Amino acid sequence: MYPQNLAPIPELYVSYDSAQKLKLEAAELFSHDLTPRQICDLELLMNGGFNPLKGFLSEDDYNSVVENMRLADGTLWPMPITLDVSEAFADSLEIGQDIALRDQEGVILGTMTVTDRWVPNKAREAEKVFGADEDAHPAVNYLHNKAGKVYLGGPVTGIQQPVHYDFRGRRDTPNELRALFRKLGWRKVVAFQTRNPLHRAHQELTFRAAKEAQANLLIHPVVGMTKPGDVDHFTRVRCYEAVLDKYPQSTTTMSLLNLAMRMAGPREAVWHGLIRKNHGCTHFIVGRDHAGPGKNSAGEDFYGPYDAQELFREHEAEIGIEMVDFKHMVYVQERAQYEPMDEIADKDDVTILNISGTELRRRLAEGLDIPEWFSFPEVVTELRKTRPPRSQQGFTVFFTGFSGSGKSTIANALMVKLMEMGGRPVTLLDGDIVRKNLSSELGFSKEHRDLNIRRIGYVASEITKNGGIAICAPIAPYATTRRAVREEIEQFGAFLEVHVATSLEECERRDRKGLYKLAREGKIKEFTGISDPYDVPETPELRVETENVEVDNCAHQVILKLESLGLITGQ
Ligand code: PPS
Repeated sequence: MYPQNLAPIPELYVSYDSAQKLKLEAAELFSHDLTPRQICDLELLMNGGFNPLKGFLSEDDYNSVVENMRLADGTLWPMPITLDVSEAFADSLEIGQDIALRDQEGVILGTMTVTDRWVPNKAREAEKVFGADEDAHPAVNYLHNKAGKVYLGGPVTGIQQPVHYDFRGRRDTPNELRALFRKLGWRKVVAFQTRNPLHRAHQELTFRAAKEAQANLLIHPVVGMTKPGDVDHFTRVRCYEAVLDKYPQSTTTMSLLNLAMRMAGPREAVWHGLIRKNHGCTHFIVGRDHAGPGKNSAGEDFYGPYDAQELFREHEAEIGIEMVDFKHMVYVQERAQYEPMDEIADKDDVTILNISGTELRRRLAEGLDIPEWFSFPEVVTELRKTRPPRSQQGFTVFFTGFSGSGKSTIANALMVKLMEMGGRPVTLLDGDIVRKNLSSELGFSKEHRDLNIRRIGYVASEITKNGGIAICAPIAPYATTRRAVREEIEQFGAFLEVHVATSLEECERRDRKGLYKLAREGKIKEFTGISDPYDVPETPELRVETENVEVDNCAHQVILKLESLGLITGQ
């Protein structure tokens, strides 16, 4: 075991009095409005969770972390913690200038002295840190499609913690946890990192891990940002609270970690270990495919199942925390208990039961039984509340295609068919209607089109979240914007992209609104298909041809697709 050090860890906050003064001074500075991910990073920078970092990485540290997993001075640090900003903001700054870092409501959380400004090689970062430069990896997608073009680096001065209104009593800084362990006399602490609800197998394996290490247990779930599509943290925390009661008294505690995960597998495991060391833990459970991002575009896992454990083991002494192997626990029906798979000697004589994550999601989505041997009734009840069967969830149908392709007509027919079925409110966000009401000031530049689509996406995501059906029918010519909208909506429900694949020639031949003629004559500029691009969707959920096909039939194809996905039930 590596020695436990519960002495207070350095934080980046100034004293209360200095913070009050600095806050007033900072109001005069240039401001950067932090993104949700940057707020998570800043919180852990300021409270020592990312110790020994003293701010957002400088260019030298960044290059060294990307290439060698180490800061420029050789200290192990696997993850680039960078402040990405727009070119315009970066250009407005001088090196050496202080900037205010504000949360999304404008509250100043800290300041940063800008010592470095550079344009990173994002493709290189993707390859080295995440192992592949492809958008199927959520962090690579973030890097290329969400993060600003320029990185700023420099030391941070902390003024105040980000404000959290939820589960306040369950959130602890590294120093608060260290103090708690000192107070309780917990000399050995096994940390369990998770972004998923806990079921009986997890309870069993974490309890065993703690027992084997003769240690106490810290359930340390991530509530910052996890993989898109995960169960929201409110639901998860209610589930964890129910599971906490199942451990023997005084052996286990739970604290919430406001980390923004990157799903970087092996590097992420090492990072998680360092963060837990900072929180006063001595042991850390690393599982199969730890922090794995799912499949790449070829349908394969990004990392090998034990890559994370291997990289962790290689650096264990330097991290200073002992790795505990995550045992694959399965339920043995005859003995009515969970056992580690590799310790079952009589495998051929007993019935081994297991439910995968995918199978669990299917059962929840379809409202099927979830057996008591698998999970705790309180957990299942919570999950059912947030994940009603698909046929009761909200969803979005997003039509895309050229002007005059028939999007609006099919969308209208679909709306009427869904209203006839009843059950959920249906809202049509047609291109023209939106441009009249929501986006009347916008034109057709790339910037304006993106803004228009993002507005539609935002409204559709709210509708989906609240259990309604949103039907969108804009041109939406840019694949990256459509993808961003998909991601926003998929947090709350299904997103069905329907490409109305009428050819440009046919749209022009129909020329319902006479716009193509004007576009050809140059009287309308930036006209999609004529003088402006259209990215044909590569893998839409559905592609409908409209030439020689009735509108009713096109709408019916969408209905059939919705049925096959379980989003509407057959009549
Ligand atoms: S976008 O790109 O998604 O923001 O476009 P959208 O909001 O769907 O608006 C498209 C409708 O605006 C009319 N129109 C143009 N379309 C494309 N390019 C240019 N320059 C343009 N100027 C006006 C056109 O009637 C589109 O309507 P639909 O219903 O698609 O035919």
